[in-house]
Amino acid sequence: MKVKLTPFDALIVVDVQRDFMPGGALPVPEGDKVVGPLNSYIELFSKKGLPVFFTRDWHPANHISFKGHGGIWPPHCVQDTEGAQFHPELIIPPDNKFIISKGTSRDFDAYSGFQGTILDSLLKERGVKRIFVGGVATDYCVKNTVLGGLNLGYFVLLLMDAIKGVDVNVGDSERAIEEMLKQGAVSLTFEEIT
Ligand code: VGL
Ligand code: ZN
Repeated sequence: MKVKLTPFDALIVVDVQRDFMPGGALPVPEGDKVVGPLNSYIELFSKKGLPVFFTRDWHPANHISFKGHGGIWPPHCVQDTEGAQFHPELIIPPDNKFIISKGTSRDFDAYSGFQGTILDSLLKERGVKRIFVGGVATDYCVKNTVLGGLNLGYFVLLLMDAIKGVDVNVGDSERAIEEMLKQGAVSLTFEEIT
């Protein structure tokens, strides 16, 4: 599908943090492959003056999602640690960008960038109607951010060339993509933007 960018569009880059990259605490296989494609989207949106939102997992050291604290994950993206930093090659535009921290309280986890954050109000304030979503992990935070956006009434484009999943079970990412498309998200690749 060909898509022309409008002033009501925003880019959402989900959790492109060191701990989710190969060698990190909770690595997404080939997670680093999203960086190049995402940078193309980031540069395009930025050049057009459109807002770019970066979500980040930002957990306290004793977060409930961690093994030993009631959760299933190895400790990851602990606030102010190196593992919580964005991938060093990810382009962070100097202006019209927003950093959205989630999962910041010990007793709550958030797979969606909308959960417990001001993302929805920032988008609404700016009149954003369509969100373009890419990042990691397809089967967790990308999926929940996309479904969250759909539930809040946004038109959601899923950036097929800029997502990677964890696949704890074989096929999780594929099923997540099916679910997002079934719920109304539309798949998009960079070449389809005119
Ligand atoms: C994520 C597992 C735990 C994600 C975050 O960003 O997809 N996955 N915390
Ligand atoms: Zn997490």
